[in-house]
Order: sequence, then C-alpha cells, then structure tokens
Amino acid sequence: MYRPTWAEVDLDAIKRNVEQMKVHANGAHIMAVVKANGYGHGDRQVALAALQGGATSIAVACLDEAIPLRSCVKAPILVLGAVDPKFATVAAENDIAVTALDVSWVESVATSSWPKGTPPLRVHLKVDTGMGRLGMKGRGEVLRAIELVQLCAHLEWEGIYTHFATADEEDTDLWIRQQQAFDEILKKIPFAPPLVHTSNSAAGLRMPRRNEAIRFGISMYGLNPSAYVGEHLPFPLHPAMSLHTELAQVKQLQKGDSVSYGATYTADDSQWIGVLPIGYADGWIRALQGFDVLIAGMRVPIVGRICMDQCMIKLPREFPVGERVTLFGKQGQEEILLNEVANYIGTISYEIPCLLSQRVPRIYKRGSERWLENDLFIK
Ligand code: PMH
Repeated sequence: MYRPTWAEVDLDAIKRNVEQMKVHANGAHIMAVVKANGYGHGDRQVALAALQGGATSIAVACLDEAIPLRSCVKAPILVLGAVDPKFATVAAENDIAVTALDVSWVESVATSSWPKGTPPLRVHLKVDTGMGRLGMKGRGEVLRAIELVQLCAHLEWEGIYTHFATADEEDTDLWIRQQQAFDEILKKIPFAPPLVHTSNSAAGLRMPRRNEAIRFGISMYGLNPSAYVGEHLPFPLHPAMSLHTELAQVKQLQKGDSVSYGATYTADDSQWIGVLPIGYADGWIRALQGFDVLIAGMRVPIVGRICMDQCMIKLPREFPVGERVTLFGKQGQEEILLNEVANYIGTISYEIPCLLSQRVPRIYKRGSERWLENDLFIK
C-alpha cells in the first residue's frame, strides 16, 4: 500500500449488527447477504464476521461469487440470482444452493444428466409476489415446480422465498399484499421446506416474520435501508465502512486562481487548497464536487471538478502534507454518514460502497487488530 487512500471496514460493527438483528428477530436464522463483494466491503471478511455474530448462512448474487467464497466458508451458501441450468452440476459439486426461478428452469435441471458421484443440488424456490423480478408467478407454477423437484433424485428442496419491493417505505400497501400472496402459497404447499425467507433488512427491522430466515444486507453493514426506516430503528446500527486519504500537497491560491478541469472554481481571495489522492476512478465520482470532507474534525468542501485520481479541497488554514482527510466516517465530533453522501448525489447508500473501486484497499479492523484483505497484518 503505497498511496495513502483506503477504506476501513470495522468487522466488530458487522458482528454487532448481526447479533442485534438476531435478538430483535427472536433468534431467527440470519442469512448474511454478501453479494457484490459484500456491498463493496469485502465478501470473505464480512461473511466470516457475520457468521461470528450468529448468521447461519450466506447469500450471493451469482455462482462466480459463490465458488471463491466456498473455499473459506463452511456455512451454507445460496445464489440469489439466475444460474444457467448448464452450470447446475458445478453448483452441486461446490455445495452451493441455487434459486429455482421458474418451472422451465426446474424442468431443465431435472432432465439434465447428473454424473455419478455428483451430490444433489439444493434449491430454493423463488416466488414473485410483486417485485416483478426473478421468480415464479402464482400458486399453480409453484406447486408444479415443487412436484418436479420432489420427483427428481438430484434435486433437494431446501427453501422457498420471495423478495419485497417496498418494505423500506412508509406506505405498507404493496408490502402487505406481497406477504398475503406468499402466505396463501405457503398454505397450499404440501409441507414447508427447512428454510422459508422473505425479509430483507427493512422488513426484518420493522416486522420480523415468525419461523423465517432474514436475508440481512444493507443494515448488516450498519446502513439504513431508507430514511423512513432509519427514523424508526428498533436498535442502533453501527456503520462498518469509512473512507480516508491524506493531503498529498497543500498550496496557497491567490485571488483569481482557478482549480481543476474546466476551471469551475476560482478563488475569490487568498486561500489554502489541499490536493487529495482520490478521484472518480476510485469511485469518488464527479457528482460529489461541492460535497464536504472532514479534516481535523471540521467539514470542508471539495472544490473544482473531481479528476480521475485526485480532487481538491478548500482548507481553512495551512495544513501539513500527510494530514488525514475522511471522506465518510468519523473525525472527532463530526461524522459524514454514507446516507448523506448518497443524498448529495441523489442515490441510495447501497450504491456508494459498491462504487469504490478495487484500487481502494480495504483495511479490516477487529478489536486492536488491523489487516489488509491479503491477511497482511499492519499493526
Ligand atoms: N434478498 C434479495 C433477493 C436481494 O436482492 C437483496 C438486496 C437482499 C435480500 C438484501 O436486501 P437489503 O440489503 O435491503 O437488506 N438486493 C438489492 C438489489 O438487488 N439492489 O439493491 C439491493
């Protein structure tokens, strides 16, 4: 690590968020959602911290995410996205459960050849109760899929689930209708599989359903699913990630001097400017021009256009090169939350850590230990 720009991921915060959710949901099975490299936090490290906090399984988006995880996680792994039936045996060989998304998918896997010695494939039936994304629609299709799974020797029915579109919104109309549609289907199926799961973070925080697993994503990372849910949290969330850099250069501008491409910022008096070694190629996108960062516990603005690898901030006074700058997270009494970053550019908190590119090393913290993803201890 030769450039002083890094994201810190507090694994104790992840663990605590899981522990609290587990208590809140009366000991429910928690499935830690670590797709998209753990929402940008690092899937392996997050998965291990979540399991320590009491999560009992892991969910990812695709087989490409699941297979590398399998080498370091013994817990059950479920792929939430679509897996091409031609890779069903690959999933089974790696002990990875997959989503049965419609009857033709089940037919295709059920009729595919299954080499001798390949273990059965664990499947979770996905029901589309109103999200309009993956899943079977209606009781008829679900019952037919169950029948096919049960007739097939190389398929094992492990779960059934649905996904809510609006559990994070104040208006509960669609959320309730989705629950009712799912419950109607549950009543009609011959018996329930070991895992039934409907809730994402928002639903789990607001109203955990009995005897169900929770697919815990955004709030495991300590973030609010929405401003509305954030105002009604049953327990405090602990944000896991913070983003930092250090001043690379400090200079004094004179009245009339401008900053960065397009010269969109011009000093109207003599002032100090700091150059930060972070830019849009790191995921600190150009739309963040004008947003604040923290230095010495104070908020200061990003001035001029954000470049590919650098951006500039206006300093209230001269600072030494190497002074720490926090782009989100805490410094002294001040804190910039990811929700604030997201609001500034008109998006949701989920998107910001996902945008942080691979060029930003993630430093993991647990107690007094700190290490990089490659397990190199720093202190
Ligand atoms: N289950 C499924 C099927 C999901 O797609 C997601 C998140 C979760 C659970 C976890 O939700 P949470 O992070 O709100 O707790 N999926 C997405 C998505 O596709 N876009 O943003 C979040």
